[in-house]
Amino acid sequence: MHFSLIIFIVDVINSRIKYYLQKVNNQQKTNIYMPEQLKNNRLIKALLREPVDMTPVWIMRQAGRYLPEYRETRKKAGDFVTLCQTPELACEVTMQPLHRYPLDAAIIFSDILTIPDAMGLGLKLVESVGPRFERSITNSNDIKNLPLPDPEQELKYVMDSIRLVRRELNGDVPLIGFSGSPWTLATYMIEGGSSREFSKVKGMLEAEPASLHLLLKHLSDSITLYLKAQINAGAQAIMIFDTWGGILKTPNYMNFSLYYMKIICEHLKNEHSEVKVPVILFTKGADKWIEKIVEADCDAISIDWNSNIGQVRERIGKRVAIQGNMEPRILKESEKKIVDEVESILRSYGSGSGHVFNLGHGITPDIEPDKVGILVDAVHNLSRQYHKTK
Ligand code: 1CP
Repeated sequence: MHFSLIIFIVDVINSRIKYYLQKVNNQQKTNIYMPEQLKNNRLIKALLREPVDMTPVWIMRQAGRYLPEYRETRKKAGDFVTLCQTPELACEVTMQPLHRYPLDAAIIFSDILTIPDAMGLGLKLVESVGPRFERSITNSNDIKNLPLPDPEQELKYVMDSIRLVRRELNGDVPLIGFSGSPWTLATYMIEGGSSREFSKVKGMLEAEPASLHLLLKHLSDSITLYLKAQINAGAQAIMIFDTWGGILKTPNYMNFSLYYMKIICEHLKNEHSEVKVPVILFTKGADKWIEKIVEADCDAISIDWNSNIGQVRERIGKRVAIQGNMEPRILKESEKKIVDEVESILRSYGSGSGHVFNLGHGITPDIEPDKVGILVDAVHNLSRQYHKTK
């Protein structure tokens, strides 16, 4: 009797210990990404449409050629690809805009063309031409021979950059990871680099749609692996750039671009269901397709300046958050014009959460750095009135 009582007590203690160990373990697992752990969690909250004190702001291509310190580090690296592939330097340029401005997010310094490069196409950035590949995709044999890169091998430099930046940020603001969309990556792989006409990729779409689908499926698999690895390395939000979706006719956009982005969103949602890593979809020139895009399992859409943000909000209701949408060109104007434009976008969106302020596309190299400071301060100062709780 005495003995069985001791066994019972030991069992109870054991099960309590097990319970607490499990609790700590679960906390450690989820705490890595929980917004509560961030000193500034405005971005994550706004992406999830939760209340914030002011509208969060970050700038597409915030680390880039408009900053003299970026141009310095790029010179030190020698060339753009080396800069991307050297985690210490990629970390340095990721942090540069955050040292200047009170931005609400960092975005990892990398490029959408890292995946095609890891597939063996050989990326180079040619001065005043843009990105070029040594090899391009011309037929279905090229596609069948493409490898599926292991993100922790061929793309390990991106994961190492993310791990370094997370350490450097020390929980100050969230870190955004990203990828190009399958369609946008396919355009570069088939054209062999930047393009104006997109004649080769459009030619393949008409003449060999099955081959193009094979490539898009392969890219979707690769992007899913890549983004999951970025999340595991420490990315706290994800953005998918579909820069060239807007060149397609409506049925082709649905079948060749949006369809594959939807699949990626579904995979990301399933895998990381215990932690919320919001996903932002950006198709440039997508105003007419917005109702369709929000049907993907994304948390936010990024819109360019051809959309009216207030009308977009009305069209989509409470389904997702909206990021955007100042025209980058406005940053060349006077301080007053910049502040007026910020005010007009904030007013158009209206009261309540669910807005992340950004440009409608990347900042251009000809912008004076001080103008970015004016923009960020204006967003923070003027947006408070739209977040007052009654
Ligand atoms: O130093 C230099 O000359 C390089 C210029 C540059 C930079 C700063 C390139 C070459 N890529 C980048 C970084 C980059 N690219 C980031 C960094 C993170 C940030 O601060 O935002 C991101 C998110 C990208 C994404 C990217 N690369 C996109 C999608 C977004 C967009 O702007 O539409 C695209 C289309 C690219 C391809 C690419 N890489 C570089 C250039 C100049 C381009 C565009 C070429 C073209 O117009 O086709």
